[in-house]
Amino acid sequence: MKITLIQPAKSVSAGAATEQYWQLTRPLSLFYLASSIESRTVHKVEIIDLEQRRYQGKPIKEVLKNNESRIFGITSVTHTRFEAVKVAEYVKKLYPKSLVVVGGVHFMHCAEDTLRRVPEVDIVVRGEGEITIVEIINNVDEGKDLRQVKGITYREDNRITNNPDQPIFDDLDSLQPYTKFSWDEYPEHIFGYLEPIRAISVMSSRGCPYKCIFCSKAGMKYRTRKAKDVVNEIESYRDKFNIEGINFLDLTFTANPHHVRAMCQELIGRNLKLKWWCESRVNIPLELLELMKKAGCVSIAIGVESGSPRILSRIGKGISVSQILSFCKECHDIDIIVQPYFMFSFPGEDEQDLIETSNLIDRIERTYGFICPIQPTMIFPGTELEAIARKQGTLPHDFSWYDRVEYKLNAKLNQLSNIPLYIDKLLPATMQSFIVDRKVSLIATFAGSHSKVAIVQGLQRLAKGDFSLLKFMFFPKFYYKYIRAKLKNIK
Ligand code: B12
Ligand code: SF4
Repeated sequence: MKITLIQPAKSVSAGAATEQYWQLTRPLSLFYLASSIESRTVHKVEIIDLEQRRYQGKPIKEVLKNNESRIFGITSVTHTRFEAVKVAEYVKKLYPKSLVVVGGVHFMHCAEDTLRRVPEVDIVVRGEGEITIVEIINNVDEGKDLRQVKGITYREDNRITNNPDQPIFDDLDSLQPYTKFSWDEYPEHIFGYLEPIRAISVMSSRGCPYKCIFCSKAGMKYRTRKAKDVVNEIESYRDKFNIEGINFLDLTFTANPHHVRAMCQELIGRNLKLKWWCESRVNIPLELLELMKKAGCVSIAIGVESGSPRILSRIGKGISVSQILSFCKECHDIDIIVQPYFMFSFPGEDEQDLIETSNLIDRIERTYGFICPIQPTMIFPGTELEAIARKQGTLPHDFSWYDRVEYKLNAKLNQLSNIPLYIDKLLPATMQSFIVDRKVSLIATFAGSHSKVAIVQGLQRLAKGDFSLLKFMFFPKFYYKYIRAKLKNIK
């Protein structure tokens, strides 16, 4: 039997933000599933990544034709859900007897909604899929019903049935990386660094012990791989693809200091001389940062989210403004570039909170030259924020993730247009002018800064069209507003 695993292309309605921040990495979800299927069953897997250059511009019908698979697996994040549904529709139309199984961070959190609204989907896999997909395949092989398969939601006699959860998979070391791909298919570069170094994505852990209210992966059990295995994998890519950099796609690479130390020691011990990027929290000791630097870390992304202590506490971030500032200072002093990501419009957030955020961004950008991207808060399925939004009525009581709404405000804010924004106390007009204010302020930072990081990043953003001439025409008005807000804040 053959199994086809598909990643849909990103949404056509995704909005400009997609183009700016998008970099194609290989879909590790499907790669891990493929490895698990091939090592645990006798079946063959084909991966169709519709994001990948080879498939671009080809009609889905064309890509899917003459496919003898019995099972089609489709992955999705929230902003590609409609494209994923389209793929499911095509598969069922072409192969009515096939089994359409969907999974991933979007579907797993709205399994019943998916089955109610998308008749082409047969099974939703909740949680990590390596074991569950093998159980489904074995089940199909043996012609049994699906009652014994853990971690799935499916239709049984026209009713939607939730089987018990699949136990969390602890033994990450038993997951073999899937290496059937070429550099030409996934020519990656290091994230967040000044030079476009050839790099590859790797994961050294799964899960995250923190519980931010807006995050789809909040509280997912944290587990690590053996540092030796991870670096073996990295070394094999270095030899094969001549890479000079690594992107660690771990949710929070630094969640466990012991793991970080082991990773750094392994990288230093083998003298691989690779530069790397990761995502971190700000509450890590200087001694660990210095070790990371020594092991090749050149850039770190941090989710700061807000400059208001009240909001940081409300969203479960568990960090303080002083920790954020000292992390930026320490990284600056040892020459690690930080990408501090911010969000606004959280529950209870008002204009005063927004000004505190704006002030913190100014301080970081002007003192350290780190550019701070900021976005309005999006609502994702399965998050605490989704529950709050439903209760407050931000999402209609009968809201479905499959209502085809193009959110108008998102387009104005340059955001993915098919994901609802969380709106509470901040009015859309305030949000809109804030976004423009930030661009003005960024130009001021860029113009007034002598920092190499700010200047290079500024030029990169200029090249990407962040500061188009048209936008410049609107700036005087918003600059005035910005200064007025600052003065108000000083009072
Ligand atoms: C790489 C990445 C990107 C890349 C894009 C990758 C690409 N397609 O080329 C970049 C950097 C561009 C990116 C951007 C964004 N991203 Co991103 N990204 C990731 C990241 C770091 C890794 C994804 C990954 O490989 N995971 C590892 C695999 C193993 O995990 P998995 O996908 O969950 O798969 C497992 C299960 O879900 C299940 N499963 C998955 N699919 C299937 C299918 C079947 C059939 C089955 C049976 C099982 C199954 O089994 C898998 C194996 O166990 C994740 C965080 C993370 N570490 O997961 C965020 C993440 C996917 N991103 C996220 C978000 C929000 C974004 C942005 C929207 C952020 C923003 N505000 O702009 C943008 C979108 C782009 C834009 N602005 O236009 C969210 C998605 C939330 C959601 N519900 O959709 C995540 C989860 C981060 C988070 N903490 O919330 N991202
Ligand atoms: S936002 Fe980051 S730190 Fe917070 S729960 Fe999600 S992955 Fe963990």
